[in-house]
Amino acid sequence: MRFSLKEGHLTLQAHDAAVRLHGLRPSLVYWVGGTRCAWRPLLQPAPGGATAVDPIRGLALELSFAAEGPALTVHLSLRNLGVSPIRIDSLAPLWMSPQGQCEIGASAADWGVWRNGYQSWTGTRSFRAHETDLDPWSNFLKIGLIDIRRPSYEEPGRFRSDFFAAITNLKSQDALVAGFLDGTQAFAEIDIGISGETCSTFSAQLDYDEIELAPGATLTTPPLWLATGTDPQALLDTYAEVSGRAMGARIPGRNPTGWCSWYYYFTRIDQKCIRENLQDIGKLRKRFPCDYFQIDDGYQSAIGDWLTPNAKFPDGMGALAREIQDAGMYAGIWTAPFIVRTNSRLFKEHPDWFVKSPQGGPRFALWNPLWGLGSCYALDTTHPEALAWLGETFRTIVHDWGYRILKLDFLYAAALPGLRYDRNATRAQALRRGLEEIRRAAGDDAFLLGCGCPLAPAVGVVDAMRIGPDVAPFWTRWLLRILARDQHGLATKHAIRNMLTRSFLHRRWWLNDPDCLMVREKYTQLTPDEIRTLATAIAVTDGMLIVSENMRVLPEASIETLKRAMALTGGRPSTPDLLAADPPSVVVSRSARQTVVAVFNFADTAQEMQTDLRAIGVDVPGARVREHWTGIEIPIQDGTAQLGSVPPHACRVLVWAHGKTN
Ligand code: 9PG
Repeated sequence: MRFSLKEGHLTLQAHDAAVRLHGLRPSLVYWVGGTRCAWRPLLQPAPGGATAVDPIRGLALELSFAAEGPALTVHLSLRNLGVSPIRIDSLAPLWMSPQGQCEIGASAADWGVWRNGYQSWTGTRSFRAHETDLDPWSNFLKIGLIDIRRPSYEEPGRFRSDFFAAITNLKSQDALVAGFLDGTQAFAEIDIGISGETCSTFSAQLDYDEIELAPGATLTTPPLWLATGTDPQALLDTYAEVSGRAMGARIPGRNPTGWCSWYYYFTRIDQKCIRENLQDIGKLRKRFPCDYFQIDDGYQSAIGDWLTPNAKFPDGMGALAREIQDAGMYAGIWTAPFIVRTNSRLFKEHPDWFVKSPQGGPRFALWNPLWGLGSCYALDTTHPEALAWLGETFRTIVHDWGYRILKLDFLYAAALPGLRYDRNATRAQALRRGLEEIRRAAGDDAFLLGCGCPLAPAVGVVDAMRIGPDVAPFWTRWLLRILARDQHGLATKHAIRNMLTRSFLHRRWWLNDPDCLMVREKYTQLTPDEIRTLATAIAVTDGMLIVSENMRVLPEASIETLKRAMALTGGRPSTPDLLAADPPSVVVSRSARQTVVAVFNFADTAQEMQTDLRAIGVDVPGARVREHWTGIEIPIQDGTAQLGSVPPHACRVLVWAHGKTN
C-alpha cells in the first residue's frame, strides 16, 4: 500500500488489489477537566508522513508511514504542548471523515468481514455486509464474554473487530487485513461501517481508558499494519506471523498431549479420582502418549485461597504433583488468579486489593452457579501488595508443590473497567502486569495456558491460549442460544466455530488451545457424529489434544476415536471459506506427511455435499479416497469430492499420505 496526502486527508491505495481508503485523518477523543473533546485535524505533509498542530488546544501529532514488504505500517505520536494534563479516551491513527470511503472491489455489499472477538470465549466469525453483530442479552453474560467498554453496535453492517480485522470482497476476491502489532499498551479495534454499496466508516483505534497525558509528555501508539491482496487467509497468516514476532510470542517446540479433569468431573473431583485417572492414563501411554496431567477447578477451599485445598484433598496438592511427576508426566493445575470470591480469606483480609466500581465498592467480575451464592470480584493487578501475593502464590504452586503447567482462568477480570491503584495504567497494562508477575514467579520453564483472556496483551507471556468458548457434553442448548444470541458461550458448536475461525493464530501468537476432547459414549448428549466433528476440528487445526474423561470407564471404542484423531494432527491449517461462511465448512491441513481435507456440516439437517478440491488448492491423484472415520469410498470427479449425504453436525475427512496414491 502507498499513502498520499491531499487537502489535509490521507489516501491509502494498494498496488496489488482494488483497495483504496480515502478521506482519512487521525482522531483523538480526550478529556480536559470535565469536558470531553474531539480533535480530528487536517494534516500537513512532512517527510515520510504528516503532522498537525493546534496551538490553542496545545496538541501536536505526527504520523509516519513505513513500507514493510507488501504491508504498510503507520505510527502516531501525540504530544501535549499545553500546561494542563489531558486524559485520553481513544486515539486513532486512522479515522474516516464523513467524506471518506473504503473501497475493496466494486461494491461493499459483496463484502465478508471477519470480526475478531475480545477474549478467549468471545464468538469469532465472519459476517456478510448486511448482517448484524449482536452481543449477549444480559449485562451479566456480557461481562464474561465481551469488553463491556466496547460493545457491539448491534446495527446492520456495523462491526467492531478486536485488535485486527479482515475484509474480502467475495466477488472480486480483493482483500484487506488491518491490525495493530503490539497489544501491551491498550485495547484496540478496527471499526467498519457498511451501508448499502458503500463503506464510509473505517477506523483503527486504541482505547486508552482515560489515562493522563501530562504537559510536555508524548504518547506513541503501537504500529498499525495494513496489507492487501487476493487471499485473506494468506494475509491473516502473515499478520499473525508479523504481530507475533513483534510481541515476542512464545511458541513451544511441540504440542503437549494431556488429560484434564473438568469435562467429566466438573467441580466434583477428589484425590481418589485424580489418582485413578493418573494410573489409567499411565497404562494407556503406548496408545495415547500423554505428557500433561491437569487438575482443574474443584481442589481449592475458595476462589482466591489457592494454597489451601479443600477436604477432598487431605494429602495436599504437593503430594499429587509428585505422584504425577513420578508417573513421568508434567503436573498441571487450574487457578483463576484475578478473581476472588466473597467467601475466601483473601477477600475478607484485603478489601483494598480490588478494582473499584464507580460507587466505590469492589468491581463485580462473575457469579458462577457451580460455586454457590457468593460473587467474585476483580483483583487489582496494579496494586503492589496484590502483585506480591500473586508472586508468592505461584512461587509456591510451581516451586514448592511442583506444578509446571498453569491453566490461568477468568483472566478478563484484571481488565474490567474500574478504578485502580495505578490510575495511569490502561486495562491492557493492568492485565499484562498481572500476567508478567505470574510468569516471573513461575519461571521461564513453566507452561502458562491463558483462558477467558483478552488475547493481544497476553502474547509473549503465555505459551498457549484458549481460543474459544468451552466445549460441553452437548452441541448447543436453546436457552443458551437465545441468551447468547447464538454466537458466544458454552456449546460444542461454538467452541468448534472458534477453533476454525482463529486457527491461524496457532504457532504464531502461541499454541492454540481448542479446549478438551470428550470421546465418551455415556454421560454425554453428543452424538457419535458430533464427537467425530469435535475430534476432527481439534486435530486438523493442530490444537493441543487434551482428553477430559474418566479413564476407568472409557470404552475401547472411545480410545480408538482418540487414536484416530491423533492421526490427523501435525498439519498447518487453512480455512478456504473463512470469510464466506459462518462457521467455515472446510479445513485443509498440510504436513510433510499428509494432506487432510475436512468438510463439516454445521446444519441441523443432512446435506448433500461436495467439495471442489482444486478450487481449494488440493490437486490429488486417484479417482476415489476412503473417508477417515467411516471408511466410505468417496468418488472424485474432475477434482471434486462427491461426499454424498452428510448427516447433521457430521464431517467428512479425506486424507492423502504424501508419496502414495490412494
Ligand atoms: C472451571 C472451568 C474450566 C473451563 C474454563 C472455565 O460464566 N461462568 O460461570 C463460567 C463457568 C465456567 C467456565 C466459563 C464461564 O469455564 O473455560 O475450561 O476450567 O472454567 O470452572
